[in-house]
Amino acid sequence: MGKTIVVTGGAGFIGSNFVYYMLDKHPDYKIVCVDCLTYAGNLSTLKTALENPNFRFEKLNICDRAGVEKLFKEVKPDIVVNFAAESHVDRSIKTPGIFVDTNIKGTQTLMDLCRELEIPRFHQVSTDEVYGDLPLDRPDLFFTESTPIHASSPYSASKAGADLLVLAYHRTYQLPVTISRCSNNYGPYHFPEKLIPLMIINALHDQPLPVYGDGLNVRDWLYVEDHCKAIDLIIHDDRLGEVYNVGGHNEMANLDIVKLILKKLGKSEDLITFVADRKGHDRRYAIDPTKIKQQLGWFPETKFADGIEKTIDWYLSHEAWWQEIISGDYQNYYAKMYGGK
Ligand code: TDX
Repeated sequence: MGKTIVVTGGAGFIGSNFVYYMLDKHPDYKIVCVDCLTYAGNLSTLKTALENPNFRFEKLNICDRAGVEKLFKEVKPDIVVNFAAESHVDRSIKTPGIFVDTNIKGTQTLMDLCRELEIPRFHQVSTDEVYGDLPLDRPDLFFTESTPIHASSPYSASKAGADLLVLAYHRTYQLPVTISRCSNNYGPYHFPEKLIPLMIINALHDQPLPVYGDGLNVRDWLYVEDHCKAIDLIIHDDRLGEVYNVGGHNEMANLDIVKLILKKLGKSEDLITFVADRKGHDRRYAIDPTKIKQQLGWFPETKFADGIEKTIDWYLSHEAWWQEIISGDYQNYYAKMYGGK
């Protein structure tokens, strides 16, 4: 029988990709999206989903206990998947408070309701940033699920706080939970404040490409659809209280990504501009995905060379989507964030 899945943060980057993935993969499921449409949530992202009778959208903040309770009582979800989060590290350095509210208190609100209403499953979408960073000169080191939590930024600390709370709810109340900690995602609907879309859009406008510090920081990039597939496998497996690292063994230095984008767009490397480094900038992230491979048979299908090509093509063919974003409040954000660098 078809399940009902509540997807919080479903108007954001990874959440919306998950909505589309699930509607396609499970045509008998009902997908209910909860999103309060902050700057990073965009209803035009869900335009096609909104035409699907199995999809429902509710504009709601996950911290709004009464609102979420009413919705949960009405739709009776089988699974709640929590993507809702403030996710941009640079913003967390300027305004940490909202990260604590949404990422920690919001998660707690959802779990309290799952407990009270006996919702059979809660899945928390987390990040590899909870493990802190790895040194560049130790390529043999990777994050495993037992790597100690060691967050660097207010963003990653808030995600780490939420993870600890999720595991505590499992141990204390036997709440049926799982957690996935994924490496950097890329693909369609990635908000233009993040590295890859920002560089694509600036390059298209022949604007400077602001590379933080020496540009040698390493991230482990995963095509967003592969992340969606991992979550789909986790939430359909019976093992509870488990944490899964999700990553594609695809480490790249920021500077190499930026050069690749310029090459693909036929633009000059003269656009690269080194700017002041991010405060507390994590050096390297690298995931060991052995557990999810062995237990659930997950593997990343999209090679970076293909994924980045698809992503650049997507931005070229969806200019209206990102133009609408960068023509609004984003301009003030950009001036504030990059003006002094
Ligand atoms: O203008 C920029 N210049 C630059 O050099 C920006 C926006 C970023 N960078 C660097 C900083 C990072 O080393 O690029 C790298 C990637 O930066 P982001 O896209 O901001 O991602 P990151 O900080 O790695 O965090 C991302 O991955 C983990 C997501 O934003 C998080 O939400 C996720 O948990």
